[in-house]
Amino acid sequence: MQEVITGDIFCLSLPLDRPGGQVLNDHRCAPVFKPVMRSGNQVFNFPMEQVDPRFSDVSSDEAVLLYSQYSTQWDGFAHKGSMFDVDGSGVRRRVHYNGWEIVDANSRGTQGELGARAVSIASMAETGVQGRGVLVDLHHHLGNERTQVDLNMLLRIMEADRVTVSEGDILCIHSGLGQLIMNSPATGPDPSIRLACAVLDGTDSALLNWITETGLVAIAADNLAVESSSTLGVRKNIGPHGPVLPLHEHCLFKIGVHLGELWYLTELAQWLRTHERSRFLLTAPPLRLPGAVGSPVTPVATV
Ligand code: UVW
Repeated sequence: MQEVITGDIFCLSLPLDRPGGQVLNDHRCAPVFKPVMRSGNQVFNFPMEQVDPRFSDVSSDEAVLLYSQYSTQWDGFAHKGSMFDVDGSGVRRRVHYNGWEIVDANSRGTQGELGARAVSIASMAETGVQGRGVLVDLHHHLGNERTQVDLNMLLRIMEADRVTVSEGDILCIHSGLGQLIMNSPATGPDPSIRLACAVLDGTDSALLNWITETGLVAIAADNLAVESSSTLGVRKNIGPHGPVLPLHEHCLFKIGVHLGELWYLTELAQWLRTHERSRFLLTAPPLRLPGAVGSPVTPVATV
């Protein structure tokens, strides 16, 4: 609350009708609206006098097919787990944060049920998700070029902008990609945005250790996956088996740090730079949707 000085508010969500999500990840489709039906009628601009001539209301109601990670989102702990030999028996099982399994291997309905609940996005919603956001403006220093940002580079940029983080902070990484999505034509962005703007280098073990040691509770970025989603082939020090997304494994599976993706941070970043600030109050609860592995979110920054 001490970070609120002027009371100005920024919406940190991309509009959900903005094409972009599918260009960046073609498994996720744009939202589809369906009207609710009432006695064979679509409840859209529906004169209630058709139900009873005494009623004067006009009513609309809808269902939405919304991919939970199409646009501005939180990743829950069930989003990425790992094949892991939990008991040293040599058998690798599908486990998630804190060793939870979200489907029962033996169909006894024990850990699977509890696990799906424990690591569901609803658990995150139940904490309220409000705290201090700290913005690092990579775009100001690196522009729209794809740059893999390792710990050294991140710390240099933070030092240049006098940004510090403390335990419990939510780190917000401004890469500029959200603005490229905002600027794109109605037909959707050019596919080249897949390789635009900065990403954190999830293969840098020093960066992963720093995330653990700082005690950050979440990292959100205005790019697709916080880290590079095309690191296959350039990864180092992983051996014959390893995660496609090492920063995801570290944060979601090992240490319990949520990841926010495809946020819209540009207006906030510009305001903070003008006012020589980097901190703000961030309010960003996901949907309290038990069983979901991720959630759309409309984060709000209050400065
Ligand atoms: C990618 O889409 C690569 O990342 P995530 O599944 O975390 O959104």
